[in-house]
Amino acid sequence: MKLKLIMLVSLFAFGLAFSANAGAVADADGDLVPDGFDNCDARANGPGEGSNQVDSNQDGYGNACDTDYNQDGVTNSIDFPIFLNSFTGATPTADTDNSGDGLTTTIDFPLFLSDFVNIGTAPGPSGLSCAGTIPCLP
Ligand SMILES: [Ca+2]
Ligand SMILES: [Ca+2]
Ligand SMILES: [Ca+2]
Ligand SMILES: [Ca+2]
Repeated sequence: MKLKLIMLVSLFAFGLAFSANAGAVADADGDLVPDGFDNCDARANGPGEGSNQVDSNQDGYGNACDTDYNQDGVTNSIDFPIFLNSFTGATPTADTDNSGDGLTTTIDFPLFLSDFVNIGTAPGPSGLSCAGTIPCLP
């Protein structure tokens, strides 16, 4: 009888450990997209955000962490006029829609700014192995 109880308890403990393990898929930014599939794994851009994996230039870096609008590899003063021209409507581009809501508005500017102040910021990080190639087809 005691042995049966021990077996039952160990089975229960095993089950708990197993289910805890099964739920432990790495998702650093907590946006419900597992890191290995997240095209912007350090910024939330999942189904809960409007930016749900939007990647308008298809380089594998989601718009949420791709403020390099002229594709030269870094975010700097060259990218600012591109943002501005898209914002004013002079030369609209979907690349400046960092929030992924389909428009370039004041919501998108803080994301640009946070990369711009760290001059030389490269797009990413991305969890996709094809990031950096256009089109990035995982
Ligand atoms: Ca993300
Ligand atoms: Ca991109
Ligand atoms: Ca750039
Ligand atoms: Ca936007």
